[in-house]
Amino acid sequence: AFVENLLKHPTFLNDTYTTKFIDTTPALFDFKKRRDRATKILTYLADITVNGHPETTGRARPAEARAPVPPQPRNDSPAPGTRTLLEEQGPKAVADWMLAQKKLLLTDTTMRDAHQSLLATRMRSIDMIRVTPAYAANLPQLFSLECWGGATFDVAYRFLQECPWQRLRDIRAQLPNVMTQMLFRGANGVGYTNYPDNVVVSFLKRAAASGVDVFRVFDSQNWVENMRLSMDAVLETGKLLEGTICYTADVLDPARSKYDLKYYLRVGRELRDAGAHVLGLKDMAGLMKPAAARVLVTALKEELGLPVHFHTHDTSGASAASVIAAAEAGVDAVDAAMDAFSGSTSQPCLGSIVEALRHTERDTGIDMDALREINTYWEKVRGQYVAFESGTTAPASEVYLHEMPGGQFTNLKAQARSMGLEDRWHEVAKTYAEVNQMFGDIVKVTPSSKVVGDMALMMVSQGLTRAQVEDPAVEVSFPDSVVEMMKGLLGQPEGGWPSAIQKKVLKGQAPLTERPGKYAEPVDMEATRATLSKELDGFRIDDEDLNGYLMYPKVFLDYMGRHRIYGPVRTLPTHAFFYGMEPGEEITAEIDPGKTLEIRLQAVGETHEDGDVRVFFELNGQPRVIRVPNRQ
Ligand code: BTN
Ligand code: 3PY
Ligand code: ZN
Repeated sequence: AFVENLLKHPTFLNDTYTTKFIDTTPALFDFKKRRDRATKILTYLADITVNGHPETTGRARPAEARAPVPPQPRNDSPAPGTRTLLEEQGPKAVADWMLAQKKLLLTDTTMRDAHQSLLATRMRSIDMIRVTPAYAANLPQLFSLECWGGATFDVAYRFLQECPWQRLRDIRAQLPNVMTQMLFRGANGVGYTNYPDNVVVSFLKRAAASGVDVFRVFDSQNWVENMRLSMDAVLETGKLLEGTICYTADVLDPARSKYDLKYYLRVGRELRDAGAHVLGLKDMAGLMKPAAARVLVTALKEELGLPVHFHTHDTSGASAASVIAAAEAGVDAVDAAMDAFSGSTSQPCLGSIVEALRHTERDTGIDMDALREINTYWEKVRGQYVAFESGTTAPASEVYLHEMPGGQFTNLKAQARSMGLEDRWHEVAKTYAEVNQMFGDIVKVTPSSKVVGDMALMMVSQGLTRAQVEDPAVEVSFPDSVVEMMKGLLGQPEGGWPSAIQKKVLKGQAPLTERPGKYAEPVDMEATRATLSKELDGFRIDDEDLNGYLMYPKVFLDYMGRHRIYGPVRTLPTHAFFYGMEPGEEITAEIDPGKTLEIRLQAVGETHEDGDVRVFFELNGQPRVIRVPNRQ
């Protein structure tokens, strides 16, 4: 969306960088729009080629530079799927259809949770969009593609220099028949804190309009009070509402009776009564053992009469057993990831679940040939992101001790590494478990999991024990996120916060007991749009931009600033985006439908006295020289 705005802007053609570039091809002046965007992309490529990408420097490098080729769609008109039903008959019909199926329905999480949990959320849109037509044509039996929300929203702007909304629209455009799915953190939106009610509602409406079909809505304390607003907003869009319980502890463990069967059934009833079409059962840390899955799924199905959609992670290595147990207990849908993006902190393996259930009552009907072809593509995609691999190579039964969500595990490990605590990872994990107990044994999922992680890292790095933190005589400077949470800004946990630690953290401030959104001033949308537009020299801010800004003001503005310099870099192949180009290498970038740039790197010059390097390209056959500073 921003690209269009940029092009309409009168000062666009005078961007400062153009003073630096030597134009040897006057003919291109006839195509200013193209020339300028092309120059921006060349500037980016030149910069990365000379200076490297800050995120991949010093990390493992892919063995293969060529872009993976997706499989061919097997037909031109994809067979009707779940989206067809949603569009024609609405969300209630989809829920009824789910209940009527014998087969186990499958959500593919490869485009969202899988790379969030394995590669720090770094998968770029182009790698998703290129394979989407093959999904539509060859795997129309899938229940949904989870491809949006969670951490992908801010990572797209922040680290990938691309617009998350455009990703959604592009996937949507290639997937007419199967539902898209997003993860939404209720009052915390796709962020880490609570947002004013009208920001939350506005975001959901925009997401529905831009292409989300299934909204998995959860709250980081399973506090339904804090979810109603989001749930009502989704209901109003006419899309499918998956009201979601987060699973923690062990439903069969008498020592963790706070989270017993009664607890889950009560939250499930509250979600049903709040209008959920489907009950999401979200095991974000992969703690649900097979026996627990059997008991919980059976009871929830019987009690609620809603379809149940089970989500888990394979951190323990045992999640497939839980999925099969859930299937046998009658779960309607489960999440899984394509083989190459499955296992470990990601979802269980989709293909193996399909095979495990073949010739049984829950046979999924998925075409394994089609699946294998698509997986071959994903294997190659994963290879492009080796720089973001966490190094986890084996299952970890330690997950039952620390209970970290799959999406947090690798991030926290990286954070620990950056603080010099890499060798003390098991200590961090143990401390994480102690912090959980100190906070009253809470649900740990974004954002509450981040708070527990912040506290654990702080304790390990400062050498503080739980007893010291709890001792009123020991002065402790708590992380801001802990103060916010104890204030009630992330909602209320089951049974409330333990009062002694809450008092110590709040130092006399009174905590909220009601949902934070109730007190947050609504944002004046149009005034914000106008101010933002002014700040960006008069760019027209559309609803996507506005909603992105409201979630992440600084991240959005930084993205816009870089966009102005580098242009639509989302169209670059992933290898070129992260590593630049080699002399003699040729790539293509489709900057508009049908408008393709053919880029060849000829040579990289010497560094001049002024510190600049000349980088020699051929752009659609015409020589071009770009000057960039050598920051090495
Ligand atoms: C980021 O990771 O900060 C976003 C990607 C774009 C950053 C660009 S890449 C070329 C230039 N070199 C840097 O160190 N930053 C910018
Ligand atoms: C997220 O909120 O991003 C999650 O994946 C939580 O499990
Ligand atoms: Zn997950």
